[in-house]
Amino acid sequence: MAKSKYEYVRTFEVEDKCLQNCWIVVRLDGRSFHRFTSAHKFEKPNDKRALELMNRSAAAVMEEFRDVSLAYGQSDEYSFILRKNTDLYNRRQSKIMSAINSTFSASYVYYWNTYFEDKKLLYPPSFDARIVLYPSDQNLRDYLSWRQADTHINNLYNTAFWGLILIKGLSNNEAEKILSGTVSSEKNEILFKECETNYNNELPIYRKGTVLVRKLVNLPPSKSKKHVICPLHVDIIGDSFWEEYDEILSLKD
Ligand code: DGT
Ligand code: MG
Ligand code: MG
Ligand code: MG
Ligand code: MG
Repeated sequence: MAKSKYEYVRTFEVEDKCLQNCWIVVRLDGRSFHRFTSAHKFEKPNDKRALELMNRSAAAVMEEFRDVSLAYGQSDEYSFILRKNTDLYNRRQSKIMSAINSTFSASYVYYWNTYFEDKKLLYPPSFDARIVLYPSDQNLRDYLSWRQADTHINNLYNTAFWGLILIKGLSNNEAEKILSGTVSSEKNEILFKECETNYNNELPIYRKGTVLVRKLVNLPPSKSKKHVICPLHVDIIGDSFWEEYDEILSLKD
């Protein structure tokens, strides 16, 4: 077929292929979720239903994109790790990032009522996205360790802050003053003494965030095996997770 005279506009498109042999990380983050969470009166400091909705939406991404081998989520963010040899969309950044983001965002709205039966969605939530490439396995593990350390730091602070307000009855300013300049052990102690809360008894989903992995499980009647997406709330900084799920870092399917 003859090309139209308009065809030349395609030459304006730029190549944005992800470098070969690199882990591709797509991180989404809720846009202005400070406003979204207060408009929808999410529980403080953690709303379990909201986290489960995030996890369900991330699982929808993994159902749709088989090359996502692991995902990690906390608060209003989710990171998706694509196999380093993935050929998804010929590794084009904008395609991968936009497809994952829209699958996630649409799922968040689609599943909203499953998790918030009694709450109306007041306006359309949206998410920003970025892609980061990591050339080594160590870089990838350090990336995920960074996100999980962030979960710990934020959650310990938020649990202490809201504990002082909701359990001890302090004002926001008073709580902020007490916590300013404190290290982790001091926050633990404040929680224990002032709020009778042992931080280690807080739910793992709050303390560790959520890792989604694919597990091969037996289906009893037919004895066939099937991959299912499982949420875990475990440490991913140490070696034991990576030893148990050694197929994630290997290049095998
Ligand atoms: P951004 O990301 O720059 O568009 O702005 P934000 O407002 O989304 O900021 P970000 O992502 O740094 O912080 C996440 C916000 O979401 C923060 O205000 C706390 C809130 N949030 C996340 N999870 C929960 C939750 O489970 N309960 C409540 N009450 N708030 C939450
Ligand atoms: Mg942000
Ligand atoms: Mg945000
Ligand atoms: Mg965030
Ligand atoms: Mg098309």
